[in-house]
Amino acid sequence: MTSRPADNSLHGKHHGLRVREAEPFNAGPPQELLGEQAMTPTELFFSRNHGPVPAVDAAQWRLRIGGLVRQPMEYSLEELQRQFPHRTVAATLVCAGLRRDELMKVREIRGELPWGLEPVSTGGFAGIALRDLLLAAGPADGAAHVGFAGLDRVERKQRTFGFGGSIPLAKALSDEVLLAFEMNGAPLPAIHGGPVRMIVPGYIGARSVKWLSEIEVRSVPSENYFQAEAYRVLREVRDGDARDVTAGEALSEIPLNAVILSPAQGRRVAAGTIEVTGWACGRGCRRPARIEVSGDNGRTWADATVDEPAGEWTWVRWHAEVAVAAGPQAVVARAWERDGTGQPETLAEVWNVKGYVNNAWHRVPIEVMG
Ligand SMILES: Nc1nc2c(c(=O)[nH]1)N[C@H]1C(S)=C(S)[C@@H](COP(=O)(O)O)O[C@H]1N2
Ligand SMILES: [Mo]
Repeated sequence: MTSRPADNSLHGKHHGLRVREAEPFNAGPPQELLGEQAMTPTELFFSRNHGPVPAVDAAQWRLRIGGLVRQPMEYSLEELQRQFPHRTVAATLVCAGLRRDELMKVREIRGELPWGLEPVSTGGFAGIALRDLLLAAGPADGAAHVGFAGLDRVERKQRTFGFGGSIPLAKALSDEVLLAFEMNGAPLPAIHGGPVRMIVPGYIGARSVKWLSEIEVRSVPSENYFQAEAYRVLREVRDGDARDVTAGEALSEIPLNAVILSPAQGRRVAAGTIEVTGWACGRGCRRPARIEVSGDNGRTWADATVDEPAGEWTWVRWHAEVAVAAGPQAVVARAWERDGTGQPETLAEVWNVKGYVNNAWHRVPIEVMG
């Protein structure tokens, strides 16, 4: 990669990143670089922030764990690292805003970033299991959810508070959920939540709370704005506040999705056989059973070849050869679960007020030259 003078506004990222917003920093890799490797290099890994990146001194940092536990605890980073076994997980983080730009063309979505294909990346994370920490504290009667709070300060509705969210206790007790202090073999960078963040594989990126400061075992989900009021799917605009989705269903696992990375939208290709490449995740980013690709807008389908994924909680990368005839065409991809569940066919079925988790068949218009 070419070297450029250090640019702090890029938070150490590759200069080719697509920056959606400079402050708070919201950026991701361009489509051509996105799926090059099974594991995304840190300088290309997307970043989604709701507020400024907080400066956290690792030596002063403390984690509190409380709520419905028999033994509330407080740990320094050194204590966490010394007292619990270290674990690793490869995980694909998928922002709930992935492919929102397509939904915005169906119907207006106000006040949200027009993310395309870029807010998704796969990292290797190391840390300790949330399970080990929870078992040390001892969940008490009534424990059903585990809430996380971050150290960043976010402003919403004239209030300033930390980003947060929660996951069900059953997920929190699974082996794969980590408090991560390393990413791709290096200390977790500040832009990705250093010194310590949550990694919740298979769930929308928002649950992987960065700059973690507090864990609270609860009987009900977190009351944090980003759990109780945002990251909810509401399919009809309500009277009153047109952007309020509190009445919607809270997001947790990411849905089944197959995404075309090449060819890019509008590309001109010669008639004949073309290669189509992309990535896919099953529900909860488990492995999908099958991926199909069409070169004729969904009339005929070919099975894609799927590469061996880096782990149990990562995307699979796939490729397929399809025939394309001259004229305006669309390449389409869709994935299937083992139980026969597929993706919704149209964007209209998926559209929701804040434009979350678009997993309609991915349709990419191209121009085929005769
Ligand atoms: N504290 C905090 N944690 C956060 C966020 C945030 O703004 N603040 N953004 C969330 C969202 S919406 C996503 S998609 C992921 C993105 O993680 P990344 O920036 O490391 O890619 O972080 C999540 N954790
Ligand atoms: Mo996100």
